[in-house]
Amino acid sequence: MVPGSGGGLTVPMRTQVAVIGAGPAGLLLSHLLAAGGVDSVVVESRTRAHVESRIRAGILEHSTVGLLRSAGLGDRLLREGDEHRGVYLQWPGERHHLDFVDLVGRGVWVYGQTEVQKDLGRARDAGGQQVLYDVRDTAVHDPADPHVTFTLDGRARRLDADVVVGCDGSFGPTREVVPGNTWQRTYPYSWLGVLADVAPSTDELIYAWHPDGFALNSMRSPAVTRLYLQVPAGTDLAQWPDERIWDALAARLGHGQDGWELRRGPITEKGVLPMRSFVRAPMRHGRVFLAGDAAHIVPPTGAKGLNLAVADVALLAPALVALLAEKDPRLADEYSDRALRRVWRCTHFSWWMTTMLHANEDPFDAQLQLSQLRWVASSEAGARGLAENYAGLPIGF
Ligand code: RFL
Ligand code: PHB
Repeated sequence: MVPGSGGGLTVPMRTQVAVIGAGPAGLLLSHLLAAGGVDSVVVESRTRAHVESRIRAGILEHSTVGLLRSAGLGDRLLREGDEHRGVYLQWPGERHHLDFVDLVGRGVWVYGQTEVQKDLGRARDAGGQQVLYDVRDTAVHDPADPHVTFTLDGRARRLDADVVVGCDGSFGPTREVVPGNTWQRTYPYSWLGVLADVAPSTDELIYAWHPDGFALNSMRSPAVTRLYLQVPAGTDLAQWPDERIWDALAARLGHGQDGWELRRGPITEKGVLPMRSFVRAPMRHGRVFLAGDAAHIVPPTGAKGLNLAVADVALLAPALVALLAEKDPRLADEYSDRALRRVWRCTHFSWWMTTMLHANEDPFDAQLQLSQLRWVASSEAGARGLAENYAGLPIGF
């Protein structure tokens, strides 16, 4: 990358791959490209501190952990993350453990997206790939011979690149220059998520069906609990003081049932997360590619969003190395179709988990949900289907 000499209004630069967005998809892509000898520059509209403190996903699939480890990003994850064998599924009066390791031979890891983000940031500090934070007015131009424009420190910049990759999440600008079809579904509910300074009340995650609405008991560390409640779409947080949140969690998660207790503690963060399924295809136009949330959104019930972003990048990085370092376009040409195969599998699984677990006021649906839950919890075939999808399919599926 050769920065321009400056002085003019537009400061030109050049790189092999311009990456838009320094979320997990963008930073991991830049890291893997550097390992393959390909130069990249990442441009990010938020500050580094903001990006590293956003509370989001918390579950890593087996193959995500394998990829992070093989990329040299697994040390802290293995030290501080928590390996889980499975999850609990529950409904009033019953709680069942699904043991993914017994069912499909692999479990999952609890390790917050904030931590993955910090690990990627530190690896970048050591490796030297350039990330430009706090940019404004990012725009992608001319997919056949692309360049990116943006403003940094009040100066207009132009970044010329052989390839541009949009890792700019659900509202980024790159998708606008990638024409294609869109499939989407919005759900009539959201999740109210809280982080609390209290030891988790459970050893593994509890997914709870309840007539008042779904609840999820997750965690981040031995001292920090992550909890979610189904709330109507458009819910105003002001209607949910902490006491109301804890009472709803206690009722839905079965506090007092068979001696189980929900521990309460100070809530340090809360937010409302809308639920949406969205797929854009193809994930490429000319020399512009999409990866992660820029191309697809899943409702969080299956814990797939972050894992899908990592899986896209695991396909795209070697494809771009082959394209740019070896002038071999085959993997790049296959990227969209191969990525979309997994995207649709995870889109279906996330939709299935969501519709099985969220209350919707229809008593017929409620009976179908309970019947499905009983089948999943009691039939090895049912349990194995959930386990295979939740613990994650191999990269390249
Ligand atoms: P990210 O993480 O959204 O990163 C995209 C990055 O692009 C930047 N960006 C721009 N940069 C430059 N110029 C522009 N014009 C730009 N516009 C945007 C953004 O600032 C950002 O840094 O996408 P990525 O890398 O694809 O990673 C995907 C995951 O982050 C996502 O799938 C999951 O976190 C989804 N998700 C959750 N998943 C769960 O499994 N459990 C959760 O609890 C959970 N919570 C969440 C979430 C996603 C959220 N978003 C995206 C609305 C909570 C939220 C709020
Ligand atoms: C989380 O811990 O944030 C989490 C866990 C499982 C999910 C969604 C979110 O399905």
